[in-house]
Amino acid sequence: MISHLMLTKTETLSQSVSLQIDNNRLPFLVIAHEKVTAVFSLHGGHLIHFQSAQLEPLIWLSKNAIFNGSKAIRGGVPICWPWFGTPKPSLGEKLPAHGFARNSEWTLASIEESSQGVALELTLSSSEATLALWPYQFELTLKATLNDQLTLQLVTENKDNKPFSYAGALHTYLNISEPESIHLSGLSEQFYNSLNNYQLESGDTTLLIDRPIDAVYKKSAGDIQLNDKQFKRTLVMTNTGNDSEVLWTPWREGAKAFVDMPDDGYQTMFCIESAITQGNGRQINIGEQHTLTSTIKQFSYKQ
Ligand code: TA6
Repeated sequence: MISHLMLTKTETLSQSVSLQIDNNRLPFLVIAHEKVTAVFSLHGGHLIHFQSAQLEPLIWLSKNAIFNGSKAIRGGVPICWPWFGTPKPSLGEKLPAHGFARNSEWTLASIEESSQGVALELTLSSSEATLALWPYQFELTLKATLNDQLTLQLVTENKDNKPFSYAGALHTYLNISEPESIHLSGLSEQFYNSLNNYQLESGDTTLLIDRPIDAVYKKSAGDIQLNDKQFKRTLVMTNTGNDSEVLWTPWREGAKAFVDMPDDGYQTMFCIESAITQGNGRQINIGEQHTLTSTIKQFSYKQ
């Protein structure tokens, strides 16, 4: 399923789901269902593989990803939470980029199976370790529905006795055939260009991938489509609960600079992220919840 990750089964959890460990004894949930295969790392609550039957893998994972828990896994769907990118100085100093959820140990809460696929829930709750980084009690639930499409719902619940605000992203690394074969459409016309001092710029609702891109697009009015000519498929992404979509490729020089990405890694990945990035983020009152989602439908036009 993932050629560069050696997993050993330790427990059968349901008909299609097993618990497996790698050389570092880190736990993974492996889903092997007739309609879909998928793998989650419980470190990070991180989806690292997703492939529906008869289709190319949807999610990209770096062949050089580091799985020893020392840093976030490069690829998959990192959960950036409770902040996006560099935290605001008011949150404190020396905090990890993109929050701590992607480097925390998550727990499997439930598995449901049907003939169409598998639904899982993973949870992360506040603890002494998280309170030292972010002073709020919370419960985070990742609801994943895995079948001929991928749906991820990240539910943030305020368990504290004061309101809090959060930001973040489902930082999805899509698997692509090659940049030249990709045509994106459905984007907002305005974006903050992180490669140009976060200036607000205007562009087209379509985009080709032919350079480094790191842009926070205002939330698109509808779905975002990624057409891949070589894979002969169109991905349709629907995001809700977000205020923006972040588009990112490190391109040639960026990939070279990452220890955990092969030099040519940028040729087969592109990130489209359902994100909360604006202002102070999304406020959640005591006892309330907010859900950030991303659904990706896959349409193949192979003969
Ligand atoms: O989402 C885009 C981004 O914030 C980029 O600026 C880029 O550096 C990337 O995420 C990866 O961040 P990471 O901390 O995973 O190396």
